[in-house]
Amino acid sequence: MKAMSIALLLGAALLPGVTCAASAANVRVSHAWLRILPGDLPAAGYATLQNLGKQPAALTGARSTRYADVMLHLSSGAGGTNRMHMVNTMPIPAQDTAQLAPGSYHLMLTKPAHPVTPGDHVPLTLTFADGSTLRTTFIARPANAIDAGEPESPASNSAATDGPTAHDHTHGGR
Ligand SMILES: [Cu+2]
Repeated sequence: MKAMSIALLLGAALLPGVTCAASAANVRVSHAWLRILPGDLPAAGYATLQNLGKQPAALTGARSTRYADVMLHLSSGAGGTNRMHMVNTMPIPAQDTAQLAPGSYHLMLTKPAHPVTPGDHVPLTLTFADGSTLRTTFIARPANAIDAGEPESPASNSAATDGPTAHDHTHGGR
């Protein structure tokens, strides 16, 4: 009887270790930038996502306080055309890197609450297939930019530096 209770307690104590692999805790974001186009044209979001985990992760999109609508798109530029369609996920293989990049997967941001101009730091919360989220900052760049344009600042991966408890994917607050 007593031995059984101890076994149950041990089992319960071990459980949290099993659920420790939230994607957001394992993903590092760098070179995150937005291409800002004139007028009502949508902005495009690009970044490098590195998965340090031993399990594959999948980006499902992002939320932003600056844009009412953020979609995950995939361009298929075959034959010089620039077609794109919405996708549900971008896979990030285990211990590998995936890119949101021109001509490939990208975020498409529309309906800004107020105009975003080059130089702005735009907070985006990346969302993953397992429900975990990662707060990041994308630097706004002009239409003719080809990359983030400056050495990456550590601030662009703020959620991942929350400390050893960052794998707690229940944090919905800011
Ligand atoms: Cu697009």
